[in-house]
Amino acid sequence: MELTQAVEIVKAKLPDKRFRHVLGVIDTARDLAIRFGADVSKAMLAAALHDIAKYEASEQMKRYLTENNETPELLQFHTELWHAPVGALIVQQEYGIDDEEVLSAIRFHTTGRAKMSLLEKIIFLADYIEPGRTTPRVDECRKLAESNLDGAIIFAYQRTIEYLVSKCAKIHPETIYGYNDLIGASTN
Ligand code: DGI
Ligand code: FE
Ligand code: FE
Repeated sequence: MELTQAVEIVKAKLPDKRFRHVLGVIDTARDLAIRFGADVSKAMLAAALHDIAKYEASEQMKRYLTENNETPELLQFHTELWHAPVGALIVQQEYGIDDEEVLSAIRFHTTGRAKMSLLEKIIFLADYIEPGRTTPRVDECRKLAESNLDGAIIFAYQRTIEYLVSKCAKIHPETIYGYNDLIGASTN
């Protein structure tokens, strides 16, 4: 699928503010892909499609997940997490995208995971730091992302985990595995 076609599809599905977020993620993913040596076209395509399911009704998402034998564990977590795997299923089944790298970058863009591929890391980080984001301390993460991909991702995991703990929300295990994976590599 061409990038322009992907952009048209999500433009029709998303409200304006969310669409502008997607444009920010596309731009940021392109920059990160150039900087860290990933496939620029795949990064931009995955970025364009990453939130395609953001506005699906939760009943519809639940149906997708159940029909596709996704891990039942996911249904025990906040519905906010469902749009990522559902998005991967939609682009595969409804739009015929079969590039596994693109699909898994969409699938893991919210939780992250251990041993993320370069493309997965780029989409995860671009989603966190795109210019429209106003998350506290996001500028520190943007600064790290200028030279240290894993460092920026660790920072994003830390902020996300802190935020979830502060509001007594559950933390998905993949987020913890992802954090441990990178923190292990960087310190002890
Ligand atoms: O879809 P976006 O808003 O662009 O961003 P996203 O896909 O990263 O979703 C962000 C939301 O997901 C944010 O409200 C925090 C939440 N989130 C991320 N990781 C976890 C999580 N929520 C729970 N409960 N557990 C997690 O591990
Ligand atoms: Fe998302
Ligand atoms: Fe997003």
